[in-house]
Amino acid sequence: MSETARLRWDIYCRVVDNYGDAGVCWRLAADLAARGDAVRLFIDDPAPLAFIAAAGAPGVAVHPWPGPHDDPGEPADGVIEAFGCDLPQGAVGGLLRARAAGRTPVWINLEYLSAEGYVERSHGLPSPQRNGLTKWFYYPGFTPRTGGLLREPGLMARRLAFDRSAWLAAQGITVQPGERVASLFCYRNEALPWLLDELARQPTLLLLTQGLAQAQVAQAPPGVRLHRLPWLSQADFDRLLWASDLNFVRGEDSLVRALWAGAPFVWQIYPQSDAAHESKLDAFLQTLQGPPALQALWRAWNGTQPPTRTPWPDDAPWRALCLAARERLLPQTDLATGLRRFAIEKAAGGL
Ligand code: TRH
Repeated sequence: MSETARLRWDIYCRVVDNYGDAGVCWRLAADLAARGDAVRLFIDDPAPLAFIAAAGAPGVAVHPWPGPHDDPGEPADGVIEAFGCDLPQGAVGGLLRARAAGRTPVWINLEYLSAEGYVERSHGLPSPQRNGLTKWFYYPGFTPRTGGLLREPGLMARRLAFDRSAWLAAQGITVQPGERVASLFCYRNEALPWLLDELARQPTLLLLTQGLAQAQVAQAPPGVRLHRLPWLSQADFDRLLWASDLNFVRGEDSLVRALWAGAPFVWQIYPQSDAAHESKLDAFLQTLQGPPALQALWRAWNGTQPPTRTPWPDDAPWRALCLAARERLLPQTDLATGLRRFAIEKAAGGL
């Protein structure tokens, strides 16, 4: 099979919480389909897709999660279980039947994104199963020895051609002269009152995304004007990040999109009870090569150190730092390209 082959994919997604599981799986499905592949997305809770991608995408068929006795049919060339969600019985049965018939669908566990060192060590490793099949680990990441990041062909061209004023006007958003535009997408965050005071030092229009940002910010100090956004499609969520001078993002997918947006951003990491998120945050700060002032701000926003008296980072060097990180990441093979190559290579190896 060559790289230009049209592949078939099955993506299995269980929504644990929030929108990242559905968001990442949808982006991947749409990206593969836009390259000519055919994708079946099996998802146990399609509700987030109603705003993420109400219009769907050509080449992507959305299916309910198969029940214990359901047979999802012949497996595709690449079968992806997202974030170790465990394939339904019927899908495993299909893989066994395919192997018995001499086909070699490639079973891939697409893992969570992290900048930590284990990612390079674990990316691409086989995980032999007791039923004789092999599952492969595929780790997204920030270095060439990882599975890369989702970045659709043409994304940067669209970013470059983006008409900020027209988009803001179409959303009914008016920016006053001299006002900074900031977007806020966050989890529960005790540092919010502190952040609003910091933002108020400069006239700021704060665009609040649906959900926890709007639920937590009822009012703001003088200097900060609030605007409540509706649920945006994923494409418009990207445009929100492109239109803003400063982005607060969270989780996994919006972090990557903030990187491609190229504006200064602050990341709230998905909090884990065992504090595993702290080393994950540190690893990403190293990738970003953030100076101490930026590190202090990010740690204060993530509650891993108290809000600090460190001065707010200057805009110009902060922007330069984000653009430099983007420049370093752009030459990397993107996730969908990498996955296609991986599946073709493993299928050729005869599993
Ligand atoms: O919602 P999240 O916090 O998702 C998280 C993370 O993925 C985390 O790593 C994972 O463990 C947990 O889910 C289960 O943040 P994330 O990853 O940025 O996903 C949000 C998605 O929602 C993203 O694709 C953008 C999309 N979105 C819209 O399309 N429109 C909107 O209006 C908003 C607010 C978000």
